[in-house]
Amino acid sequence: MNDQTIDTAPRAAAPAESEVAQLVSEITKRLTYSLGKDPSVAQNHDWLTASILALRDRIIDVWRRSTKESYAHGRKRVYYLSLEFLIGRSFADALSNLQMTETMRQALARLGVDLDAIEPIEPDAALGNGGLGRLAACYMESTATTGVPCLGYGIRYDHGLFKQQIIDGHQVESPEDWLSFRNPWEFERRESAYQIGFGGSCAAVNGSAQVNWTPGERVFAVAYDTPVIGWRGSGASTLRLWRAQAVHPLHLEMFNTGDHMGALTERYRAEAISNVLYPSDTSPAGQELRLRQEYFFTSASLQDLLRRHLKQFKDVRLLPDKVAIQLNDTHPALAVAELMRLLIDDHQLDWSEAWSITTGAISYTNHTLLPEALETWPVSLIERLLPRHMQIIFAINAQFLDLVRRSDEHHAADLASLSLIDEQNGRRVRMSHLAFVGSHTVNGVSALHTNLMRQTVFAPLHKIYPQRITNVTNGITPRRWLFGANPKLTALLSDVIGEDVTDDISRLSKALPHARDAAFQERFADIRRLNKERLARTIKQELGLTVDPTMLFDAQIKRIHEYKRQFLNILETIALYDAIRAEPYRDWTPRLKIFAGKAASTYHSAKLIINLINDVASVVNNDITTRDRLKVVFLPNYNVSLAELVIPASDLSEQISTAGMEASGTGNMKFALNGAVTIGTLDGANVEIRERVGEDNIFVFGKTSAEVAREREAPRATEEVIAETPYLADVLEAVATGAFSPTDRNRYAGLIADLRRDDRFMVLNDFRSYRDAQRRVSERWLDRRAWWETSITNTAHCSWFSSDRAVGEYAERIWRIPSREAKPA
Ligand code: 26Q
Repeated sequence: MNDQTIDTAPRAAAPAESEVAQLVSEITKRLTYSLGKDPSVAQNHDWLTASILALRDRIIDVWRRSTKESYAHGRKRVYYLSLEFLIGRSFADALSNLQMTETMRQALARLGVDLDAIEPIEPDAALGNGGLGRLAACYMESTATTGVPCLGYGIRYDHGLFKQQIIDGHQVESPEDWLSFRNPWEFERRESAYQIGFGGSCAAVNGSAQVNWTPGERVFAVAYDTPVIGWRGSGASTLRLWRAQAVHPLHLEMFNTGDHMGALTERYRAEAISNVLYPSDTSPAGQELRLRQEYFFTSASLQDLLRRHLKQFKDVRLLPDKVAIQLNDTHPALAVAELMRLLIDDHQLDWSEAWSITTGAISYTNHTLLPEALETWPVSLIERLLPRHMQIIFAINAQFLDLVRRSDEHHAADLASLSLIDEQNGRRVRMSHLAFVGSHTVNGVSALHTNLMRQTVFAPLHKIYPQRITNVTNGITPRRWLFGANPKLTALLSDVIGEDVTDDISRLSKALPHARDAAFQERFADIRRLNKERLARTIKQELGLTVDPTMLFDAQIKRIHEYKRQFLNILETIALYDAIRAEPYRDWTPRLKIFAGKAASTYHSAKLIINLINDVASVVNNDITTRDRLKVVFLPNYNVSLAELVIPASDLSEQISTAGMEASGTGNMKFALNGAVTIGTLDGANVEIRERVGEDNIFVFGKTSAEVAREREAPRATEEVIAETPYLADVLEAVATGAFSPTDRNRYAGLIADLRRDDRFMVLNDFRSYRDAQRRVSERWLDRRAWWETSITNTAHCSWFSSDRAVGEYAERIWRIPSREAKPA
């Protein structure tokens, strides 16, 4: 093992003595005076809080400077509206971005505290379900790094995404409680509170476009601010999350008459809004509370940004010049109607002026094309909850359809599909249409997804506004996903291609000439090995299973969903298991199959797939014939922190969604940047990964999105597909008849029967091609030189997927704002 590679973080010289001493004193002061604890009785948790508070002081200095600077220059500001921010832990990330990891380590050591022991105590801020939420978090960090003035708006949920336990192979959910030890990163801003109305009635104001809306119910939105620090402390963005509070938290009269519950009803009803994150991805849960959440945070955010704008620029008409409002999916799409309302009813603008300001300021990102995932709300519900907004939506629709009718007769036939109101399903508002019509720009999140937007769901709207749809392929922050998660690899790269790679990630391409260099390969492989040993320790701890770090680590970690096809992966795993048992003495590539991910609590098939993976794991892991060739693990409670552990330890990245269904994926980028080789379909950003790494350095299989569309149009009989696919019939039969569920032989009969009935997700159709691709992976693995060349080539070619590049594209083409960092990756 080469000792040079076993360094920790990318950094310059050892920390100065004076800085360490200074930090020791600040931490001690915080412990004593902010927490009221004596060092002699402080627990690890107290040390963590005190350390965060000491670090926070440094961040605040940068934060104030950034904010002042953007004010002083009257710069345009981005407001990123998102119901999800999936941040994970912040302590290690902030330390690393401020180059303070070593200073902190030494300061704590002097206080008798181990930095590595306190970091894992910090709870993940899990205010998101998956990709869309993590994307928002990466973009906050990149705006801070590249100097785009940005404020993210969301909800401060008391409870983030549920905790997952696996009990007897089943997913069991329990509430998450990240605030139980208070949150040292946030600042409550009681002075920034807004009233949010619901229900009530509307009255026209004579002789104007104005309407008087008298809500029947009001709640307060109270702001909580968290700074997000950029790389090398170059800047800071603000995350402003809203908490719901009752206007009258206690009805004293009721209380005094003995109605103790009634006295608190208003409070419970109000606070419910920011109580819990909706734990569903892609398939929307059409609950009234969800709509209340959406309006609550949208209205608070718009009131807040308008107030800030007017304070600085005095003139509401300047809004599109000074403000860019980005809608992260349709969850904040009510912003279109709410901004119109504020401009017309509160600021007395006429309709057309309000409309040009609204569409001049707003833009919308679409993250899914799955029809069942597109948000719609019943007209009757919006009418009841937001009567004024329903009027405005109708008026927008009338104006829009009028324009269509006048512009081109050919389009007249499409009116029903263009309308903001879906009349087919009991009158529902199509939120994607509202967001589209109310935006100046609409973007997809990968090249393929953007083209599919134009061709499918948004085709009619695209015909009317052919310039509106544009592509910005997603990105990930290399600070968290390479420097933070894989400090050893970062140190190696800095050593060989120069430290400045951390400031300009595009320089990663300088690693390319080393891809075939035996000595470099060895150092690269040594680091992977150490990361695998670290993961193996966690697997031992969590599951009591010993795994061999020389195996190929093959990982699929993401939400559990039929279109993501964990099912395909586990069925192929079973085929491999059978093949090894049939010929135990062949030179099999030893594999560890790693799964992790949460299923929406009401998603029955997804939960059954989790169950199947765990059942297969217990059979395979207890079979001595396959003992050192195959192991299967399902790691519970997938979250950002677990991803940071698994990704740098993985050799193979499973990105195997049904083509056309994964809008982009961002895990695919994180794995590739860390040198994992992708096995995947031509879906989402996989297509662009292939373009960059070259087709010899990625294992592509399966039907293309066009082929999937054709197959869905005229599906072949599944019996036919099964009959011509080697091994498939046996695998299905084994699962269906309980080979992996001996105590409950019928457990998977329904799952397999469904599959035989309808192969919507191409699990059967793609099985053969997937299996062949897996065989090619195994062959490549046996040629060690070839494997590491592929792996290093992936790292060298993936800097383009940096979120600095993505944010730069938004800034230039959508927000029209100069970013400090204009370097192309
Ligand atoms: C909507 C209404 C009610 C309740 C829940 C929802 C809801 C919540 C979350 C609907 C969708 C989501 C999340 C979608 C999501 O994460 N999409 C992913 O976005 C990533 C970032 O662009 C992409 O990389 C992924 O491909 C896409 O699946």
